[in-house]
Amino acid sequence: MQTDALERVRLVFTLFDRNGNGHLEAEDFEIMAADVVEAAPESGAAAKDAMRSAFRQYWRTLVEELDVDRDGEITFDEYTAVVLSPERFDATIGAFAEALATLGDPDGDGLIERHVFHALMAAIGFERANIEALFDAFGPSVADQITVSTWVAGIKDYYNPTKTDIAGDHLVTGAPTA
Ligand SMILES: [Ca+2]
Ligand SMILES: [Ca+2]
Ligand SMILES: [Ca+2]
Repeated sequence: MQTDALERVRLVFTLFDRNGNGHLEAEDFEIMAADVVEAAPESGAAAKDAMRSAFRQYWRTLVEELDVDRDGEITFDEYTAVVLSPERFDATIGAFAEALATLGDPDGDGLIERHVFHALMAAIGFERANIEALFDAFGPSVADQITVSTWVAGIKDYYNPTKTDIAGDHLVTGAPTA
């Protein structure tokens, strides 16, 4: 198992535990979906519905694949198995990535502005400086935009445990330690 991937997984678990009770459950994903949709005021109803659906599918897949003791909650130990057989999550992660990146492109031109990207990533809970570093790592255009497909690929890489030294590692490294 790659250390980079485990650190990425650990961060996602922490951010997804929205109600802070130490494990994941359906409520966490409802709260996260509401927070993310709220951060996309320019997006249309269809894109917002797709985002909510993607979060629900995400939860359903996790609970089907990882809830070993079938108590309807996922502990961190249960969650870490996500890196052992990532192929079981490809479709769900792909749908999630498409929904999130599409939410970041309200005018449908295939391009995402920095402030829109920042708003969505901050809503998920990533650190401000790390979000900026990630956007820069994606190689924005002179107009300071990235493409939807770049972001989709970046999200898939983030969840791929075989990937190291990827743009998404900016989200887990360099975080200010007070
Ligand atoms: Ca929780
Ligand atoms: Ca469980
Ligand atoms: Ca756009």
